[in-house]
Amino acid sequence: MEIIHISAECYPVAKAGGLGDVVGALPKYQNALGHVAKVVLPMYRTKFLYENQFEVVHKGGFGMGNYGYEYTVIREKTNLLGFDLYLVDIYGLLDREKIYGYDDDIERFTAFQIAVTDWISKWKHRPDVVHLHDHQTALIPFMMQNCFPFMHLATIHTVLTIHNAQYQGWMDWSKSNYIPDWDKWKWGLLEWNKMINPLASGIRCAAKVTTVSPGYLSELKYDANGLENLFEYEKGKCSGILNGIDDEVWNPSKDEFIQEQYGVEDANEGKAKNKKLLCEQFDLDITKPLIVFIGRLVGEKAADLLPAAISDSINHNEGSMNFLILGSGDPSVEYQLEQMRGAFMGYYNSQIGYNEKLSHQIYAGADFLLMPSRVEPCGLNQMYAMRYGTIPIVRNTGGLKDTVKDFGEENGYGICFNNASVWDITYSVHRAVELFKKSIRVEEIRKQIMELDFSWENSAGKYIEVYSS
Ligand code: NHF
Repeated sequence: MEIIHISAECYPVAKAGGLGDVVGALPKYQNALGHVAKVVLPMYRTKFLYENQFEVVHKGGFGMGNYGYEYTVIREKTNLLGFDLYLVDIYGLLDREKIYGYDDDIERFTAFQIAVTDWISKWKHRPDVVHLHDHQTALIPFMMQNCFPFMHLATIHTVLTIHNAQYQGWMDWSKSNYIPDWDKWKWGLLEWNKMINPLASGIRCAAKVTTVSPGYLSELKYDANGLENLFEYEKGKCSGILNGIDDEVWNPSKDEFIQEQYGVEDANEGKAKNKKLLCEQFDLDITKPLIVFIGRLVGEKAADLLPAAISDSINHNEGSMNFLILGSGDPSVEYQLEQMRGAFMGYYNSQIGYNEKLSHQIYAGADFLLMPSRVEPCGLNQMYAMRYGTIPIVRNTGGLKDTVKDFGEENGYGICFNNASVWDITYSVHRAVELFKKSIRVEEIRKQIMELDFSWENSAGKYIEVYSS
């Protein structure tokens, strides 16, 4: 089968979160299964672009609203990532360093979708499946079926994967003229709650919809940022497929980002050496359990609860644990997490920002990883942590619920709690501190979690089943 993944992110080309990791890995594993999977991405001005070799494969043009744009498609020449990578450049819109966060993101991603659809419409052959990821690409099924210039693509099957339904790409109806000459009788396929809603449109128009864990799919029926009824109505075409982790990138026995590589057999020594390095770097105490948080400092991840939960935990447990935070996001949370350094010196530290290499070192050196997320469609960090022998402390939601079982249950190995509240977090931290005192139990759990199978092989095959159906 020939599968074209279209996405706003793909690691290592451009990554803001888990979407990038998934799109950087899934196609590689689909190719390994004997299929031909390719990835199309906007041509942001990232390091990857300047450090690799590309060739121009197509040039075209399109109109959007009152303006005309030219676009260029380039292809990475060496198959460096294990799949064909195509980047689409649109002068004035996509030629920027960051992926998101500009005032004209609606224009940028609508233009990207028009350019990609226009390019595919010029191909002499048809791919078997066009696989879209999140709202930035979710208008494509509508365009393939209802825009007059592209209607000959209507028979190509489309799959939409939802990595996060909180963001839907809402557009005012005044921007409906951005979409190329479309059948106005079909306006209902674009509309949700008086706005153009690209994610809702993708859910209606794609042949199949997947979410990145089965648990998240069931939650969406009662909590989907306004789309609950739509998920209920379209449930027949939806399925949940758990993400995998890329073993070539996330493997402590060959990870070049970490100081000391280790496997299951020498995990205790390996982790101790990595912890020592971290503790020296961040002025923490190696004898205490090291509890870390890695991720975006936003409400969805419940990062706003971290300052109070950390202060309460340190104050009430007489500093019997250490905390380390790596992430960026909400400026007020960033500020509080920075300010706390002075107050809890020796017990707490933080690095505000995104740092891929440091994140690997933290997974390797930490004892526990905290994920109190309010919403977690799949969550990759808990799986990375387990691969590195770091015990997850998670809220029972979405993919976290599907992947972590409390150590109090039979064959359990993590620490789980129900509410995104300061109290639930501090209580779970207390459980972690108590668990840490039982070193034999910790070693058993460490071995157990490092051996859990979160590989992509399994999930990549499930996507092929969805395509075939
Ligand atoms: O794992 C990749 C990621 C998910 O839970 C994560 C999220 C965004 O919020 O599918 O996408």
